[in-house]
Amino acid sequence: MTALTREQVRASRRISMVLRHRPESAGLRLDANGWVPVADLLRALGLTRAELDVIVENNDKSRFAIDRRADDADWIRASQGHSSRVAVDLGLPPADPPAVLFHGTPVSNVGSIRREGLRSRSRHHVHLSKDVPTALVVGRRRSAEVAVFEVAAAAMAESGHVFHRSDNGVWLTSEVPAGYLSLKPTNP
Ligand code: HQG
Repeated sequence: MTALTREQVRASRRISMVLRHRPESAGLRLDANGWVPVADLLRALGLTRAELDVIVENNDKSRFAIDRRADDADWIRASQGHSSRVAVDLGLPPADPPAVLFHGTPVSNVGSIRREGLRSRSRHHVHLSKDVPTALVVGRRRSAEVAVFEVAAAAMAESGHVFHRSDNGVWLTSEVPAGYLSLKPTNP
């Protein structure tokens, strides 16, 4: 994997925006499972197939999946992260989570999360990371001062909470009640 150029990162963000949040802004409609024909996306965003392939293959979080269908038409979707206003069902099967998962968030959210637990807010799911370094990266998107919560994921699953694992390794669940959360001490 090679790092994307600034321009490729910009294109990747636009693809995320279209495939997760506002397909209609590019004149596209996702199918029930979140897919659009690659040809339609290229036309809508003014990209070549070669440009798209570089972005998909070198994406730091493997955000997009390409489905090469029998009839030779390729389809693309975002592997996770959709807004709740976009009605897609990724069709991910329930998965057994590891004993613990992690969630990185700005320190300013800590009080509210301790009271209310983790909510999915504008997305379909709460997103959880498999390790602390990944959770720190997620939190740093929003703030330099990041707190990491440990989530008692196996205990949640035992009480009936359903988990899914996206194609790019993000753990998803509807909500995390406060009782399953503990704040992890992190090094400054
Ligand atoms: C916070 C990225 C106060 C939550 C990442 C987060 C991820 C609360 C924010 C994916 C709260 C929502 C998702 C509560 C939740 N009180 N704050 N009760 N419950 N929050 O972006 O997890 O780069 O929807 O902590 O890698 O940050 O886009 O979720 O700070 O996988 O591919 O509310 O986005 O992927 O923010 O990130 P988000 P997230 P991409």
